[in-house]
Amino acid sequence: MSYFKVEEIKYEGRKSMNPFAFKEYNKEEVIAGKTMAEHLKFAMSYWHTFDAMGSDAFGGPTMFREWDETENLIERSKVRVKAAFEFMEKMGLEYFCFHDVDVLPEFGTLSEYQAALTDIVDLIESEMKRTGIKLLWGTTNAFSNERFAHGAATSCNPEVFAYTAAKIKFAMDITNRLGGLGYVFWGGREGYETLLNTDMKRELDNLGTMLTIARDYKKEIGFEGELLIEPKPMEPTKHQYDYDAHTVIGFLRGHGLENDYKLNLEVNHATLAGHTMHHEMVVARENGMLGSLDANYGDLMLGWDTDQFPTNIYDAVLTMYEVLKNGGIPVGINFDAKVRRASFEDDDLFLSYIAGMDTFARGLRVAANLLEDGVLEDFKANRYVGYEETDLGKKITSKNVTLTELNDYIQNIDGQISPLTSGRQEYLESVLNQYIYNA
Ligand code: XUL
Ligand code: CO
Repeated sequence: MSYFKVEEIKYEGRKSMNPFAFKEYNKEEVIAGKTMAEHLKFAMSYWHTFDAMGSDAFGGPTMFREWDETENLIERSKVRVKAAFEFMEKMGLEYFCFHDVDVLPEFGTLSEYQAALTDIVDLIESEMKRTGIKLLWGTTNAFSNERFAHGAATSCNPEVFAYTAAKIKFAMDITNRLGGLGYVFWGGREGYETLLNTDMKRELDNLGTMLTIARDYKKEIGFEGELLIEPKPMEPTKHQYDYDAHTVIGFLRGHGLENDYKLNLEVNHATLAGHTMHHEMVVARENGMLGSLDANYGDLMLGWDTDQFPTNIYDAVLTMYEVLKNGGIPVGINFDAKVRRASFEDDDLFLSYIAGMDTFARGLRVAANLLEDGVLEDFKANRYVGYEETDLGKKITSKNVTLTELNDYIQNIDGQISPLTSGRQEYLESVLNQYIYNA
């Protein structure tokens, strides 16, 4: 039984005009010592690819898939699993990511639901064995159901806190069973709408408690994947507690969890926080907390999470540059991206993943060249050379200095500091362009 007419997507190189071929992503090609597939570890997001059917706040679904026609919920979920694995095989996607509810919507009592979900997970496991496709990360959806109206771990109701813990436990068990490389915490409703009714300190303390007991459970069951927190500044709540990379890192340190969690950074979340993805990447890498990526793109003229497929080459280059500087991405690159509402044909699923994968592949090539030639690294080293080579700079760098000493230094030269040199931003931007054209 086949669900898609499209054949396996192959690499045909830059001259190809075949829309159903990769122009850049050549998975066996070795770049900087590893194959493209090893560098990129691309994953399919189950929810955007097989559950999002084009609905938005103003209208219902626009996408009607043949495999969804069966009315029975369990049967439909099973057929979706089969279609999803055929899609990943044809796309050459070696990983996928899912929330519990993506593969089976909630129904009935908790025990009925969990028993039925276990059956679906059995099927996923057998498809994984058949195809060799792996789980990048798992997670639970603790934001859609009405019980999470006041939040999940940050709810004012302790039974909701407990329900969240039960969902995390079950989802972490599934992720562990399927050998996931990570487990993600995205705080969908962990935030507030108004401080008039919110005890922020209590909510943040409770969030810290949840992340602590989840860390303990990971150790208890011997789950070897990374625990990941995905920052986002807003949406669905007005203010999300996991605002951005720096906020999350500070929060983790405040709860003694900095060695237990890493970050899952998403491009559209970075821009909603008023940052570039490059900024978030640098913050995570320099703090030793770069864990995984949710690749997408947000329309910069809109103030919400549009989750478009990433086709912005600048983002891809600078993201991959930081990945290479990090020595690789510990978990992988998940396309947390969906086709537009009007791109409703089955073929659009293939075309969108090709666009995203090719953009990242080109980004990897450019980044590897930039790093190998050391253009940016040399420029930066030279820019800060005073901190490495002068007695004054060395003292500051080693923190072996006082305000009085620095005052004496400046008084001695009567404020006559050496001339500043240019930051050469425009030159560096044109060098970056040149690497993009030439890669
Ligand atoms: C929402 C979002 C989520 C997480 C997983 O903005 O990015 O899909 O990636 O819960
Ligand atoms: Co995401």
